[in-house]
Amino acid sequence: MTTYTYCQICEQACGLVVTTVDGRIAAIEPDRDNRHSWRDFCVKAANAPAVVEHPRRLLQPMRRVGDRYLPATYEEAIDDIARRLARIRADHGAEAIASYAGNPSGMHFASGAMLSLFMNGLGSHNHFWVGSVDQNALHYVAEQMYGSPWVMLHPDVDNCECFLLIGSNPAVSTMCWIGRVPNGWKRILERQRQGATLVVVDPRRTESARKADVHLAPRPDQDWALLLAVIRVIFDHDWLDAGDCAQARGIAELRDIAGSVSLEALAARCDLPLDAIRDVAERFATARTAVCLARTGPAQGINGTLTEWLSHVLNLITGRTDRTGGRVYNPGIVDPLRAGDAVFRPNRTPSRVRGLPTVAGAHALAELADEIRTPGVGQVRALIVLAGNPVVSGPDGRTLDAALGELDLLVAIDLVQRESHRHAHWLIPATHWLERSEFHPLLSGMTAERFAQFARAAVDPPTGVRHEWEFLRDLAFAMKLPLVGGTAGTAALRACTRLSRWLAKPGLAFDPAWLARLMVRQSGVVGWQTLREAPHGVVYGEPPVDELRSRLTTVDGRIDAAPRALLGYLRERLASSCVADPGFPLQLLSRRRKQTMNSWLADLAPPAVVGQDAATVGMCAADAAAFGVRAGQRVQVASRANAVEAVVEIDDDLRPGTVLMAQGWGSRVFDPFTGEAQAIGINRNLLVSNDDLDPLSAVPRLNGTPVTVKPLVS
Ligand SMILES: Nc1nc2c(c(=O)[nH]1)N[C@H]1C(S)=C(S)[C@@H](COP(=O)(O)OP(=O)(O)OC[C@H]3O[C@@H](n4cnc5c(=O)[nH]c(N)nc54)[C@H](O)[C@@H]3O)O[C@H]1N2
Ligand SMILES: Nc1nc2c(c(=O)[nH]1)N[C@H]1C(S)=C(S)[C@@H](COP(=O)(O)OP(=O)(O)OC[C@H]3O[C@@H](n4cnc5c(=O)[nH]c(N)nc54)[C@H](O)[C@@H]3O)O[C@H]1N2
Ligand code: SF4
Ligand SMILES: [Mo]
Repeated sequence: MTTYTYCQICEQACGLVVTTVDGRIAAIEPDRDNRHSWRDFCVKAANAPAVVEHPRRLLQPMRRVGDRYLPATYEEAIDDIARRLARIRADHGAEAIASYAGNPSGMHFASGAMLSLFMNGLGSHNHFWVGSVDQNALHYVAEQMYGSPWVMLHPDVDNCECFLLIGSNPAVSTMCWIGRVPNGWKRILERQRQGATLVVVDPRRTESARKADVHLAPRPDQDWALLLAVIRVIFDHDWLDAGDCAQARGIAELRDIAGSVSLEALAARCDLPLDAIRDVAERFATARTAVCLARTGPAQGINGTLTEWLSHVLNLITGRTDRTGGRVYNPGIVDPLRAGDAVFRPNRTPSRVRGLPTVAGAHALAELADEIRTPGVGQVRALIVLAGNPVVSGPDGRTLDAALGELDLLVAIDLVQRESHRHAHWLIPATHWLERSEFHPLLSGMTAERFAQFARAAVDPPTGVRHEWEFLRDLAFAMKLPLVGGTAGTAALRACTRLSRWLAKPGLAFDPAWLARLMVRQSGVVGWQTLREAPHGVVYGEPPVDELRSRLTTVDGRIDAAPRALLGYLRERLASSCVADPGFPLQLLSRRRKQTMNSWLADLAPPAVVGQDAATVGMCAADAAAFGVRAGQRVQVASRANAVEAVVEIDDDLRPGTVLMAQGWGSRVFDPFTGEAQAIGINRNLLVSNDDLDPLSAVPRLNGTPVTVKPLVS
């Protein structure tokens, strides 16, 4: 049988054709007839059957009994979890129940929406999410400049003549970060062949930097100084788009602050030659079209919001915002500016312990351990982890692991039992994306083309395994939580769902697809049936441009180029010096691999990748000599938070003063029946402190972490 769908491992959402024989996957290939993504595909999708058929896949709910797990039915799981949650809520209030949603939950509308409805139904604001170790800088800046955290501006790569990529390695990671450009890296290289300029800013000479016309290797965390210098040069030469500047608020303040500091001082901060900065400013400002994109490199550092903001400012003042060949807003089939908050109701209550504001309606993962361990009203006592591995992907996993062990109830919903689920009282199986059909209403706007696609299941879930949203729905029903339409509405939904079982009519059961369908119908852009029936997706209009300004939700309907909080933080940064901590003079970077996805394909990675990546620390030859270590030697890598051991690899692609440890390793996959597990490699995020944060995005310093390297005496 042949099924057309798209890959849901990352936001690229590549169109796929899946062939099955006797209910098993026989082949996965790129869908060449997919109007949007026909050229794209990667090894992670090709290897997806290994996850579907993972030997340790959870196939039924598992209950912890002592230090073992025993299989249970869904009814037993729901009954026990509902009872325990109800008791915790009655004794300690709704806030004592928290949730963490990891990256894969963002690709699946039904589970993300159901978790959100569940938490709203409980009345708990304690929702933590993966954005706080990834893209919070983007949401923070979007809210400040455009009035909503859900404004995503996508690069129009095929019309772009100058690319300025800051802290991104699309040659490996593809072009996705809260949006996608199918086959984006190859399209950029194609533009380069046609004459476009490619500038890559990265402390490491990455696979992408090697192809660049210009590669700048700044000091980590200091891209904001580079951008401010570029902006200053542009102001000095008046290379501005006068119309776009006149429409925006705050340009005068920007000019003042950029003029208040010397170019030499800014160049010294980012440690780049001033001539190179001037050259980039001129190339960018004088190109007919251009795009500046700042991504996870800076966003996962302590100045991520400054860099993200100034990258938007650069686009704005040179007339690249929402213009052909620049960065455009796509309202999609369901405009996230209208619908986002309706399903994912934003929480604005600051965190209890540190008093930090939420970003995009959620609390920061860096705060979770404190919220679990600090006594008082609202102390977190129960946690639901949906599609996440925060002990490995987030900061200071040792502290978080200990905190998770102190919970009264930990429920993990996942394909397998991973490191973060070690202390779970209940393990609840998940379905794989190849086993699910749905339309994700918010995904259609995440690209610079008007395209949408229905995801189709290629295989059935393993016998007895329910979708995670079904589990959450039934848990909500068991607790009699209001989901939609208050208590009366929810009672009707519950009755329908019960009836569906008696009548064996699954269509009657409450399903988040109802919400998706309603949103699509209300938007009136494309009919539901049209979407459902198009095997290769639907192109429903010309590429979007000039869609943003009429939708701005700022107070005066204008773009705010100089939001007060960001200006204040910039002033603070300018007033402080950037001298390295003498105890920890090196800065730690990350790397991804084509075969792995954050921490969750690492256990299936080929031995060659494991050997190169999983337990090494890369250093340039000069630093290795200065720290008295050599290739192949075991060393201790230490930070203020922790220390780990690794083997030195000489890597002269690294800027002196930086060291590299790949992310995503050091996570065990347990056999819940025997408890047997083996970690592959080192969890380098143990070195990251959970209180060294960007003060605005609350993202920890996963990149640029101050560390030192010491030889181990053997
Ligand atoms: N194969 C594979 N693909 C993936 C993923 C994966 O794990 N594996 N993850 C997916 C996900 S969830 C995401 S969010 C995207 C991320 O996609 P990208 O944002 O492109 O992420 P990276 O490839 O990690 O590139 C980040 C780069 O930033 C550099 N860097 C570190 N610190 C700094 C700094 O301070 N300044 C600058 N200028 N650069 C810095 C690093 O050296 C690195 O090369 O990739 C997605 N694609
Ligand atoms: N040092 C450093 N740290 C980083 C990064 C970095 O570049 N450097 N990158 C960061 C980024 S960009 C991200 S997005 C985060 C990721 O952080 P997380 O999302 O918390 O962690 P992942 O490692 O992606 O784990 C995802 C989990 O979801 C499970 N899963 C997969 N599919 C499904 C499904 O359909 N349903 C369910 N229920 N579970 C599923 C997997 O088995 C896995 O356990 O890590 C961040 N951490
Ligand atoms: S780039 Fe790879 S992992 Fe991402 S959607 Fe495409 S095939 Fe899937
Ligand atoms: Mo991410």
